[in-house]
Amino acid sequence: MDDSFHPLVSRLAEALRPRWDDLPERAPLAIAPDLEEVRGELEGEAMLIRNQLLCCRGLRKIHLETARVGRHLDILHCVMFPDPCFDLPLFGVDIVAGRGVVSAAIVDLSPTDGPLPAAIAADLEAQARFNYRQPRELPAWGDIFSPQVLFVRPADAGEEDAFITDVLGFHDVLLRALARTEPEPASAAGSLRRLEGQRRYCRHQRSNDKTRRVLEVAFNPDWAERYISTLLFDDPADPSP
Ligand code: BLA
Repeated sequence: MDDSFHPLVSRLAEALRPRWDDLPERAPLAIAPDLEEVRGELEGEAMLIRNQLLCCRGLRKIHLETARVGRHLDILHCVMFPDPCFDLPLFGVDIVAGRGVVSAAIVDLSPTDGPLPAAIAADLEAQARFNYRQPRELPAWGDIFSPQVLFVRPADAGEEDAFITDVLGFHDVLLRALARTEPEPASAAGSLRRLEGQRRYCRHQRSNDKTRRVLEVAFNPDWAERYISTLLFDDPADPSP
């Protein structure tokens, strides 16, 4: 198989990666060797999952996954998990393209302790946002997302372009906030609440049956469970004393 994904997946991955080049204290994060690149075959169709993990000052885990799984299902999945000592939201984006058509495109800065910090909400509010023709409804577990979440089915190439611009807008709001945020001690009440908030976010994301189903069919239920609970949405560890 050629290793190219749906253009929206490849273009967004290529737009995100260089934005991480100059992050302070940027370092690779260890990843299980068999999960860095996963190749397989489903009903004669080649599958490919590529994972990249990084961390930096203020972000305990940056995860970018690009994948072709199932029957021509192309996925971009990216989550930036803050260090709970920093008063920052989670950045999350998911693109699902089946047979060349993007059915789901979602991006958010999701709070982990009450509403978004005011300066971040204001910066997000100030971003111009495209008026998409096909907004989508969130599932029940989606109460982890902020009121500003963008969840659409892009109607055409113009809307796909707009989605990239909007995702980078959300992303850059997070990086600006990161640059001006100083950490609190791990034992501070806010840090502990944000740790709990991240655990809740991960729990809700793990309950997305659509992600699980695709991985179960493409691989098997045990593999899907391991992938979801150790790589996609593992619980953040207790802070070291
Ligand atoms: C939906 N996610 C989906 C769907 C599939 C996947 C097949 C259904 C598509 C549709 O409703 O049109 C599959 N997503 C995957 C797979 C991976 C993945 C296999 O990331 C990884 C291997 N999901 C996330 C993140 C967010 C997210 C970070 O991983 C949000 C920031 C959201 N995905 C999300 C939502 C839906 C979705 C809200 C719609 C779920 C629904 O309508 O029930």
